[in-house]
Amino acid sequence: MQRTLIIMKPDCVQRRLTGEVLRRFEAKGLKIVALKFLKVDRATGERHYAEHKGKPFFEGLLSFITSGPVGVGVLEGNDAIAVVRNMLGATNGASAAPGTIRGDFSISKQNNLVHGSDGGESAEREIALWFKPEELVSYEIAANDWVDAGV
Ligand code: IDP
Ligand code: MG
Repeated sequence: MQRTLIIMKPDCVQRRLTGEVLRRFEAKGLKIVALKFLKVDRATGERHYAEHKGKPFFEGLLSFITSGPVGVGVLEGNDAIAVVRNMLGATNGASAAPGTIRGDFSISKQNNLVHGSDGGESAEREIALWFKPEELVSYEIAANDWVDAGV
């Protein structure tokens, strides 16, 4: 089982797509293990997007991510990191494949609705940045074998 961090970005909240996004992840078979709703402060935004510091879009990205509330969560499931990335689609919504979240709802490079961790190390780092260990809830989904038997 893998865990991955998602952020439903300010455009996702403003466009009232958080329910649609969570619906897709849940329907896929991912389990929500943490979830919160907050306004991102600049320092946390900078730490989250540290790898992009110095890039031309960094300042715009920080203004965007701090511009309104976001939903932040941790999802768990078989191959969760790649599953979420595939469900998000390419970074640029204009070229993301139809059927993906970005492909279906975004036409922008920056305002692409949802963040998902891009690998094991970033997932670990990002989950620790956004959540205290005790905020990750341990529980079983009843009859989960119907979802992920034989993985
Ligand atoms: P990812 O979210 O698909 O992993 P990254 O390259 O890690 O994409 O970029 C992080 C975020 O920065 C993107 O999701 C998007 O919001 C924004 N971004 C990336 N490239 C550009 C760009 O060229 N212009 C404006 N914003 C960008
Ligand atoms: Mg990335």
